Amino acid sequence: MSEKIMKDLKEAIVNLDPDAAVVAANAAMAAKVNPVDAIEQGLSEGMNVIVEMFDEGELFMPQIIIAAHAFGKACDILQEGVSTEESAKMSNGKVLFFSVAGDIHDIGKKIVKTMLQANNFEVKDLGRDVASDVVIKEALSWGADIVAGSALMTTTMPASREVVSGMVEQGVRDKFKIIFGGAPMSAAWCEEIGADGYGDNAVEAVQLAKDLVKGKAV
Ligand code: B12
Repeated sequence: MSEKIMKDLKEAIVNLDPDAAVVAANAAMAAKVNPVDAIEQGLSEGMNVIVEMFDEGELFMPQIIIAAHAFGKACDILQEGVSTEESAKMSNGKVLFFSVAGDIHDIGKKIVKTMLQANNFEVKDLGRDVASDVVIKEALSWGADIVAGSALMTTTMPASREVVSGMVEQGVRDKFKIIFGGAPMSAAWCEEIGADGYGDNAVEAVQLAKDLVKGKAV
């Protein structure tokens, strides 16, 4: 049963079919499939195929937009299954998440966010294309432990530096741990801009967040 649902989720993305993605996501919820598994083994598998086809020139931006739309709709349904109340109750810490200024890519952010929530982090998602001053204001008012940014383009990488330097300028840098991820980012870049860490994927992101929160408490 759950194998078929995973296959349906994957195929809905590969076939660029948002309606089928919604049907498969609802079926996953009804069958009580673990939402993280559904995202990892279903939707993400489909997205991997799409990204590969794009990189090989077999698909173009208009198709990518449809695939991303299908991914987003299904992911939103599955995310309802990851209990935010439970995450808050047994919280490992508060993570403020955003895509950096100028960047509207958010598929990876959605995956990482779900994984963090599944690992009992309380996550507040500020969305896409978020200015650094908005990030800093929210981090302060919400009392974030970790500020996590996603950047997918070389042109938006500098926006990650602005988050760190903005905090330094406002004298609040030591209140937060700051992490980044996304294809053009790297550990070296994060070190250069004075961030606390870089994660290559959702599993690394969770480990990084756990380590940093532990370090912060000491
Ligand atoms: C999907 C996609 C889009 C979709 C985005 C939809 C959405 N809602 O996200 C759409 C079609 C809208 C789009 C638009 C554009 N795109 Co685009 N897009 C892609 C594509 C094909 C896939 C990205 C993706 O989703 N990957 C899958 C996810 C799962 O991977 P991920 O994001 O890397 O996330 C993982 C890790 O990085 C990590 N991670 C991510 N975030 C974080 C955060 C933290 C804290 C941590 C620890 C870890 C972490 O964990 C995630 C899970 O494993 C890439 C090509 C590629 N090969 O990556 C181009 C790509 C990123 N796009 C590109 C470009 C140029 C654009 C446009 C400018 C195109 C245009 N001319 O309009 C616009 C940009 C608009 C803007 N201002 O942002 C370029 C960027 C080139 C560059 N300069 O670096 C790429 C590389 C394509 C290319 N080869 O040219 N795009």
